[in-house]
Amino acid sequence: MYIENFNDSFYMERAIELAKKGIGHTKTNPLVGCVIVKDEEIIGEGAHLKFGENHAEVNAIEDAKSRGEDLNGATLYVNLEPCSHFGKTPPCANRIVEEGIKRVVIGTSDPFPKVSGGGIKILEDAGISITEGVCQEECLNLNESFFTYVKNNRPFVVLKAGMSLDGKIATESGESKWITSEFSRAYSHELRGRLDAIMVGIGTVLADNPTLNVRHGKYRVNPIRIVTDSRLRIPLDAKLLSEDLESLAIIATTKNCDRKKLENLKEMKNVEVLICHEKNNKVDLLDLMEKLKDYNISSILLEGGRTLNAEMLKNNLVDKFYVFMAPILLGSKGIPAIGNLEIDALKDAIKIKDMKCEKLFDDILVTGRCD
Ligand code: AOF
Ligand code: ZN
Repeated sequence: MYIENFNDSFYMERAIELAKKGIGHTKTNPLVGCVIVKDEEIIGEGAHLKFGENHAEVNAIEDAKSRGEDLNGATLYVNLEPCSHFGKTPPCANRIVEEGIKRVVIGTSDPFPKVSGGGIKILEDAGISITEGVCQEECLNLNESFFTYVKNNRPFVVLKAGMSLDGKIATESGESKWITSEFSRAYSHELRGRLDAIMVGIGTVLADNPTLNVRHGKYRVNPIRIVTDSRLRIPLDAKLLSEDLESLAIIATTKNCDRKKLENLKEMKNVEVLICHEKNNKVDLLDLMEKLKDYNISSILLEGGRTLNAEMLKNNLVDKFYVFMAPILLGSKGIPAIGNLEIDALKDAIKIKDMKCEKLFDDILVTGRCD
């Protein structure tokens, strides 16, 4: 068993910090940072900054070399097992061996089938000493979307809702601006910037005409916008179809959609229409998740409304939630965050794990995971 060593955790924390430089840019690839240490000094640092580009270890090695450092006998810290496959770049594990590094400290193993222990084996076979599991929980949290994406073979889905204390996202007439505080809204924009895509149902588009871009926060990459719209009721002048937004808008529909609208949408810049299977007169969400694989989407922020939120939950497609609760009550005429889950017995309730709660000025942020 690994007993936490202060120096190892210190350098791994730095690797995690470096990995965060890739937030918003690595798509289906993980966030990875790497630190190379010799004689208790950092001689090289690197991160995987963009999908398709160099991996973190190679950037750290190049960084050390550009300073004229000799890597022989050094220790390399990386939050994810070095890769062993020829993908868009050659295997990092081989490069580490070639450079004469003598010890590798790893945060978590890589579940990607083409790696999955293969990187560690290459290093061990070359006589490199391995320490695994340093800052493991942090490393797992850092790449929770990547791990879910690889394990479940679909995007990691985060349900986000801003609601009253009694779970309502709007009044009966649809008034929803604003239930939560400015601070909570800025926080959710940061979430938008961290995830690859944002998804809403057509009801939300018709009621709110949202832009679904990132207007606040540290990460200003506009996510891909996804709308489920089985009949193509989306107005052609909907804000999210605006050409100025640059990121792609994906409209998921079915073969029973408005054909004229389909033709119009197909002509629009940055708009893609996916014809999905139909289930109960709606877009089959499992089929949509399958089709999204062509777009390198490893994470989705689900911003409802109630019908889509309920359908995603019923299909077991929600992994985590962020609920911002405002100190107001709207009562039973208000619109709920989650529609009909067809749950009649308590034993069938959807169970939430790892529930945490944080005060955000006047609001409360509750996070948790679904099994
Ligand atoms: C590493 N270091 O910095 C990253 C790794 O398509 P490729 O070639 O870029 O490979 C992507 C896979 O490589 C990805 O699914 C994951 O298993 C691993 N990512 N590995 O050694 C890195 N980003
Ligand atoms: Zn690699």
